[in-house]
Amino acid sequence: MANYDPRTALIVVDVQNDFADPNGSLYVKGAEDVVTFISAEVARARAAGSLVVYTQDWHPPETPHFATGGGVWPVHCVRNTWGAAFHPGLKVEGDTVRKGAGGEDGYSGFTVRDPESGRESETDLAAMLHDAGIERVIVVGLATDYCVKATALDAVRKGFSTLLLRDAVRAVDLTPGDGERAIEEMCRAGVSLE
Ligand code: VGL
Ligand code: ZN
Repeated sequence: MANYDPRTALIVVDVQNDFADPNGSLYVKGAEDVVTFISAEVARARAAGSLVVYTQDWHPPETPHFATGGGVWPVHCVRNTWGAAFHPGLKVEGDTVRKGAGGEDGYSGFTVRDPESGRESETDLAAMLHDAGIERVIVVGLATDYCVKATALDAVRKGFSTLLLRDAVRAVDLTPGDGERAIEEMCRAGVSLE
């Protein structure tokens, strides 16, 4: 079991209806199975005095991130819709960082990227963690091969000791094995696994 303390933050990535509910537009297979697990981790983290931070994919109705705008994804997590809301089984006790609100690709909780210009910009996440004296992050959520991977890789780059909870993530697996390859890539980059 992962250890929590006041210098550790639990980052809960994109546990939103469009990914976690079988009726969601970008449903990640098995996602509903990790929601309960993640909520239990949230409770353990809070009890140990850890910060809990949530990310939320938060797109405008039209964006180059969607197939309708030239991208690859079905329309998902449109701001202020059911699909963008947190799954009702998720225990929410902490601040939320929304990404992609300006039409960017928002894979990482730390940075968003304009799909046309490629320009990257920072979200508030790193500042929130630094302000709270966080040195170590534990990453859980959806999806292993996209937002979880991008968030964990950025966390390592930014100098946080980073742990991925294997039982608390699920993959899109557009190509079978993407989730496993994402985990290998994270490990090579310095992410620890539990
Ligand atoms: C995600 C695809 C598109 C994710 C977000 O949360 O992993 N995947 N937008
Ligand atoms: Zn998205």
